[in-house]
Amino acid sequence: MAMQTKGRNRKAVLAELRKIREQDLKYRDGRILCSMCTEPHPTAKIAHQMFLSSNLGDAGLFPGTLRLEKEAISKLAGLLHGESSAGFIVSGGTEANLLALLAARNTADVSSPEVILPQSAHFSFSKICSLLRIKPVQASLDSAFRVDPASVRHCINRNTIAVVGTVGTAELGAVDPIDKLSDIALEYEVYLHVDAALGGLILPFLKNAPAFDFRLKGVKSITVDPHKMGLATVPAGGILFRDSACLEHIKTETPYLTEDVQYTFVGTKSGASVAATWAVFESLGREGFTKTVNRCLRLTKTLSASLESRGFNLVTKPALNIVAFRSSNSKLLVKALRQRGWFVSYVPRLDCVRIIVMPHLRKRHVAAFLKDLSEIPERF
Ligand code: 0PR
Repeated sequence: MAMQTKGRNRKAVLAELRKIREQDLKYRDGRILCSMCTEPHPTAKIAHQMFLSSNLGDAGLFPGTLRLEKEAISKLAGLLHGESSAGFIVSGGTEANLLALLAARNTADVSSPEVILPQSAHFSFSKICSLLRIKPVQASLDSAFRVDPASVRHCINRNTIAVVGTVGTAELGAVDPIDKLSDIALEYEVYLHVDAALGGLILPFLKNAPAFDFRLKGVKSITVDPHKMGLATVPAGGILFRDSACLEHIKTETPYLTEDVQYTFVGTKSGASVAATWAVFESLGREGFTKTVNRCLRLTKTLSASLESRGFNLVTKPALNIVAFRSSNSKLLVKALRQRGWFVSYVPRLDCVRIIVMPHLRKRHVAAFLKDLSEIPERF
């Protein structure tokens, strides 16, 4: 479609945008059961608007926004017990994981680098390994789909530059035994990165949650994404390093900008979502997050119990807010649900249906989903 010669008036442009937006699904309709993103907090939306033109790629021009990033990171560090942590709000979990493995690789300085990834690691690591030319080595899982520490130990060799553990795997929401991985990392003096893109803003608000953060001495970096359970606007990922020494390994000089160096991969970078992240942290506080997280987990329980009582098999007992189940033909069931307007995921690796219970889902949505599900013929 060629660009027209004359511009159109604002009213016409906006009217068309409104019409086109109708084609998109809305989180608030409760039909999106396959997303790790959610409707942003109302204050986050306003904050995003307020900082629309702010670019942290040239942070010297936006010292106010930079302050918001520092404060948001310091709040995340507080939740993750990182007393001397340093980090950034980035474009998402992919960039966060990329920076972690870049730091690990540059710290190790090994000519044929390898990273040990659980079979359940997110696919962002495939991109990263290809980009950084790191060989991925797969560690196997236990019966609860958590990485098996013995397998990790077995995979370590002198080329290993990092071990990755996940807190909230993308497919099942499983939580790897980070304490065991930390012991291994310390024993072999290898970098341990924790991908808590999802779980990093869940576990800190639960009673008796296992430690997965900087309290464990082997943990060198953590991914935790505000645009997932943090109710921030997209794009807002988070990367935290144990201390600022790690930053030296991911530094790029930017000689003619207002700041001499950049640490993130993305250059021009949204200040709006940083402001949105800050706004959510201020608005909710620990209490607000605890409420939101517990509501999602209660709904996860209701949903998984109802599915079981209807004869579906759970792949595993949900550790966080993801329910994975099987029917006699899970792939067809996902299609049949899609035809009825429900968006759930089909996970080929596990041949199962996946539902992520994000904050935009309410009891009434889950009830409507279960009703429609029960009307789908048995053969699925
Ligand atoms: N690490 C984990 C554990 C993840 O689950 C994800 C994304 C990432 C890293 C990468 O994060 P970014 O996508 O922010 O770079 N997990 C979701 C998934 O793959 C992403 C997603 C979000 C998918 C919204 C669908 C959707 O509608 O399932």
